[in-house]
Amino acid sequence: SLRGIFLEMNRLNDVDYMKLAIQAARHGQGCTYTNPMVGAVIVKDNQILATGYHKQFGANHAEIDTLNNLKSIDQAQGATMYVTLEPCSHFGETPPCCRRIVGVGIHKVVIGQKDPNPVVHENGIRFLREHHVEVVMTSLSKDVRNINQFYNFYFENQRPFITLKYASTLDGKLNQIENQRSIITGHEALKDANQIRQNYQAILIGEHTLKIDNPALTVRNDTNIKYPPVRILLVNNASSIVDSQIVNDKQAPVLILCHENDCEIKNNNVEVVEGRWTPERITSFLNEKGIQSILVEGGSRVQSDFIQAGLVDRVINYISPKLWGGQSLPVAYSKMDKLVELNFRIEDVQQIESDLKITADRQEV
Ligand code: AOF
Ligand code: ZN
Repeated sequence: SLRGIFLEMNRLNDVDYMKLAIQAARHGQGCTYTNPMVGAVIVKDNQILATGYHKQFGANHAEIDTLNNLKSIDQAQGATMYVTLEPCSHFGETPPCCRRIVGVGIHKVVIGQKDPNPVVHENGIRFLREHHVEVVMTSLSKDVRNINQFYNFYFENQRPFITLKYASTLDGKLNQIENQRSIITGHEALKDANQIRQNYQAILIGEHTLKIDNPALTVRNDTNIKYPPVRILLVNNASSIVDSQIVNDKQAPVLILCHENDCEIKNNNVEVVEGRWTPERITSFLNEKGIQSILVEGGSRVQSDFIQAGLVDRVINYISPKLWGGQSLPVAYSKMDKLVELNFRIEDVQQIESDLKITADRQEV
């Protein structure tokens, strides 16, 4: 009948349901570290019976949250679950989702992406299949992978994702007068730069920037972030910064990476580690701590060191339409002992008031 055809045309399909699961996943933004954001939808006879997501680290996984949102658990019998990430098969903070899925009689699971975490990777899928649950992968893999870009990168590359962020003038300058803080962009660009901090697990600055700018390196907004980024200070001697605001404000954890330390900082918010720190060593140290993303905010010397080490995956550059000329400090300035070229693809260009924001991702050539 016509009505039948009409109903058929309006039927949601696998892609639509997965899009709903993606939307659900994103509600966990900022609360799930170091876990990924995950969302799920349960469907039977083309009816959405429940949606759910991973709300925060240590809480129920998305699959369990969604099953709990069913009117009655009997509804799961013979239903299909759409979930953005391969259901887990291990005992972590919570018991394995796969067992529960099998136990309640879900007959088909549509998965957005495999879990790159080696404790789960493909084990979840194998467990489900072994227990006669049909498993299908979706075609939306790019959209799904985008939800947990840093999580995926971390497990696939065995190191955190590194973003270099800075504001500069049209002539690529960072400050106007040596050893003085200069205001580069307008208010809205500054606010935007502040907001992006919440997407990272760590923010790193060098000693010079710390002393000149004395920044708080906190995310100042109303959104409720459970895990503010660790503030990493790269300094020569820890004793020279014991009195800085950052070390004493208790707003977020602080990690001081120094060459020497002849003082004792009595603040359980602050960790001091001595070493001969290079970008490579910093990256592998943070990797072992389970940090999946780092925002490098400068200054010039730190930027240059990360560029020279090839450890830049994304650049976020705010450009203010002014020229400072002269001998003011340029972006990424240091003596280099070899030629390097890192190549990027521009992903986004946005005008914020009179400033420009350019986002570019590393491109292997
Ligand atoms: C899922 N659904 O919603 C999430 C998953 O310590 P646990 O028990 O919280 O397990 C954390 C690991 O489980 C995490 O590293 C990732 O591999 C997976 N996350 N899995 O089935 C979810 N958040
Ligand atoms: Zn799970």
